[in-house]
Amino acid sequence: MPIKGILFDLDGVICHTDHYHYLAWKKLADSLKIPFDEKINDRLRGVSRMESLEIILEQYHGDPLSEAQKVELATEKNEAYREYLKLMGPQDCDPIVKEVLQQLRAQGIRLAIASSSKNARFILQQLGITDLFDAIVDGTMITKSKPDPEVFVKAAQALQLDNTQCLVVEDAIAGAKAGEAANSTVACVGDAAKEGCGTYQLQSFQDLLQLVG
Ligand code: B16
Ligand code: MG
Repeated sequence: MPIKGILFDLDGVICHTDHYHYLAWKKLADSLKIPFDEKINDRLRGVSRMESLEIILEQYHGDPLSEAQKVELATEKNEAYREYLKLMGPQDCDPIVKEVLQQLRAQGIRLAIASSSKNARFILQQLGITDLFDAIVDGTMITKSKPDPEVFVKAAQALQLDNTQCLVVEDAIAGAKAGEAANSTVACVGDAAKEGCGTYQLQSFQDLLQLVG
């Protein structure tokens, strides 16, 4: 079936906010004396904020934390993360990514963001690329995070397409599983590509043009 729409993950695919997530979680983990490194950080890709916190707390051996304390910790992390986001601007959008998105649109392919992040709209605004997408489904619009297919089902619906007509582009193992569970074809970059996830493993973002063209 020809691809009529592309459902893009945001963090790790369209932009590299994954490093800012790492720095913000690292700050929190250090303050709680919890070991945290890039390997643990990879498990947080595509996973919601509260679920990410639970993964980090696997290594926490202090006094038990109440739900309210956990929410406070997640808020603290988000505030540190947003300080990094505030420094971002159009210069942080890779010109190749922008060019590929424009070319795909010119070919009549409909484009959506399908992100677990509640900060997705703010990030797109900072990068100045909101208008390149026909639909945005973010962490504020879903009840189950990846690997549940919800975000990709909603994004396809927003494009008025069936998931079988859409290609999902993901960097996270959880995200690749979610795309497959939604019955979309999945192309992976970064971490998920290294793990051999999805139908296609892309060497570069430009590979999308060949895949879809
Ligand atoms: P927030 P994506 C995901 O974005 C990130 O990969 C993941 O690390 C993060 O925990 C999640 O968003 C929630 O983000 O705290 O901003 O709501 O990859 O699905 O675009
Ligand atoms: Mg991602």
